Amino acid sequence: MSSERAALIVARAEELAGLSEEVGALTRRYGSQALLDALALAERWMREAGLATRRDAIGNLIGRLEGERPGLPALALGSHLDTVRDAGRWDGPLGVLLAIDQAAARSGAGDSADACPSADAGPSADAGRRRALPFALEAVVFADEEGLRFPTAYLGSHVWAGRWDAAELALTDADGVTLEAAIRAMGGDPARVGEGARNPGELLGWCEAHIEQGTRLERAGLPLAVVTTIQGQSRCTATFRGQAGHAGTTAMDARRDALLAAAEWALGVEAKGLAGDGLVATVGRLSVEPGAVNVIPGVAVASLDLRHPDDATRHAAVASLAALAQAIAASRGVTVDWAQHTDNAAVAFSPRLQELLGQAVEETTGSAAPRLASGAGHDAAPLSRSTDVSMLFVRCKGGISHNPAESVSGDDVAAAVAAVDRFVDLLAAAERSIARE
Ligand code: HGY
Ligand code: MN
Ligand code: MN
Repeated sequence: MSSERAALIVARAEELAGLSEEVGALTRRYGSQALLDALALAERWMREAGLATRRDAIGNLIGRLEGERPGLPALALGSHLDTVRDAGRWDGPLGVLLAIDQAAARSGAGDSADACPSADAGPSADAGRRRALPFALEAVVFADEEGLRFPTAYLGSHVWAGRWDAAELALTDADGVTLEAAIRAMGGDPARVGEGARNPGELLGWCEAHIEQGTRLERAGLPLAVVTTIQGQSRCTATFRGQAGHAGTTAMDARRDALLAAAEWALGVEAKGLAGDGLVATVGRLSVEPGAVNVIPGVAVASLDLRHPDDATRHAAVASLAALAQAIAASRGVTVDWAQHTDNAAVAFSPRLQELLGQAVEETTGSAAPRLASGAGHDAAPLSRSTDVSMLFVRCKGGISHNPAESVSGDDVAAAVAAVDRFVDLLAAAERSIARE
């Protein structure tokens, strides 16, 4: 029953939540022992589900179940196990655990009572009989989606999408540790990361279940929704440099205070966001040097995360905020260095997969399947450059996410289990009918 499978998913999410690099908070950065432990646990569950597992050179974990003959293109299901700082337990793990559940149900390792009779075997299909699918199934854990440690988002999935650039090896974290060193800590091979790119013919498509991280489903009283797009996202850094000085002996009108320049710019970022239709702009991190209470800040480094459904609007907003940083720096006698780290275009999801996913949700829940745009970024964004992508949103309590209060009901997890079962059945039936043509 879906509810039994959902109970196992909830228990496993609890187990994963205990793997953190911080005491009292859930934090799993790329290259941390906590993430390695979470990947090892997921790999064990994949093997118990009957999957052949492998790691690629950046540290992505892939479990594969062959279809009716070896080497068929794969439907990839999954998400990520890295987290933001002081995270919740469902952002990422929900998609990973549903993927492993689906593979177990298909391979027979799951021994589930309703183990997915294939669509054209008809409703009388013997629950214990499992007809091999006309495609392979891959359960995937991308090595780093959040970009908490290095200034990149979607590290693992952008390799799959063939967007790896070896220059990224020189990226450094806040402690000056290079991405190259972190790849080695993950057990990866910096020289072979590019080999992780998936040829377009290898993948039939991507389907990720993820908490909505918003309140639209909760307000509608519905458990599941189909995602239509992900808004575009830019990540930048503004580094303001003034002059450190004595807090007690430097007159107020003789200062070149880097922090105040950054603070004035941060308020400008807020004003831009408030004025822009559908624009969201966030200064999430501000570091100050030397960081002593009796020293005028010499350096202030401010991050920018800016998003909008329309790419031209987003690019114009980034350019305007870069210009604002320059103008504020000039007015305060400081300098500013501007760096753009990522530019991820708005994503169009596969109409075909959206339709099958919507049909699966409606058939299994008996309710409508709303179509929602995603404000949050997901691995589907880079993947959309090389395969059809789809996402299933699952209701989460109060829409809270990137917060330890993240919460999903067991009933909604069960609804997602049943919807993914049906989606895979419908996709199999569609693929078989194409093969018969
Ligand atoms: O930032 C995001 O939208 C996602 O959580 N990585
Ligand atoms: Mn996520
Ligand atoms: Mn997230």
